[in-house]
Amino acid sequence: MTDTFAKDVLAGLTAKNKHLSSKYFYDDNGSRIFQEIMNMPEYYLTDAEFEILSMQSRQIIEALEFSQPFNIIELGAGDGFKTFKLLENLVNQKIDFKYVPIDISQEAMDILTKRLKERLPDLNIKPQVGDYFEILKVNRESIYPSLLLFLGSNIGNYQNDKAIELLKLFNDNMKDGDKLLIGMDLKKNPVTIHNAYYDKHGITKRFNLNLLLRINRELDADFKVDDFDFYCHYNPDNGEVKSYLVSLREQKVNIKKLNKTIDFGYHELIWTELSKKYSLQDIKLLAEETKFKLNYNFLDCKHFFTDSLWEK
Ligand code: AVJ
Repeated sequence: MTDTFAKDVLAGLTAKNKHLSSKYFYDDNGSRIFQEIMNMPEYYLTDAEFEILSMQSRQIIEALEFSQPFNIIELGAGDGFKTFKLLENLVNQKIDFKYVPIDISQEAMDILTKRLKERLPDLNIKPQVGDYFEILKVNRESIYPSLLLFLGSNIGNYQNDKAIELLKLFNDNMKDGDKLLIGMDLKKNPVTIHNAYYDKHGITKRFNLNLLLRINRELDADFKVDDFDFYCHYNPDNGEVKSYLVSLREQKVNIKKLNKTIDFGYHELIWTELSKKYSLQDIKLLAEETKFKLNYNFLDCKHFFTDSLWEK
């Protein structure tokens, strides 16, 4: 893990336009800051998806048309607890299923498991820490139908070609009739989106700066986080929120483990994240392109977010 991290950091910081991947935000500390983001009222995504999963879980379960038992495999479960309402509904209906949450953060997985065991003692849960695809491969051999959950608009972090690649990979690891419930943030008033990412509390800024602290710790670097600012911008023409770190002065940063000194210009940017927003038409096209049937969109009452149900 540290090796690909080192390689990616080197490639990103020596590129002409510097970049770092948002997938590295989520060390244990970053996962905690992300919890804070999800608790901000401005970050409407969490509330919207929570509403969908609490108010419409019965409809979602019906739309699966699964025979029992079945599997629910959640990719990037975090300790966000957003799936609770869906799971609770299933357990209360005495439906026979196994819940397999997957996440790269051991700490997040431990918290989630502990909470779920307390609140839903009858839940059959088999948490997995690690890489999605190793675990997903096993799904093809399961004799039971599976519902994959890819919630929280995590797909929005991928540029279009990468998103297509990822969804095709999901598809390859699914059996005919398996379903994917994918959370996607919808295009909406740009002001609403702006406020969710360029938050006035500075939590999203801390979330981004944490990546520099991670590089300091894991690659023995000497980033001074006070010498970097955070900026992000939503472009309603293409639905993209792009986030950046901004070097506040001309500076050199030494990364010992990479044997490398990186030069930053005054106001030079490091692109850190893409958070893409979709129209319902964008979603239809993406499903078609990745060989899924789009069965249903479950929207929140404000039409801010959809949990879109796709079938292989
Ligand atoms: C967890 C990837 C969906 O892009 O909205 C929140 C992460 N970044 N605030 C997103 C995030 C800044 C989030 N995802």
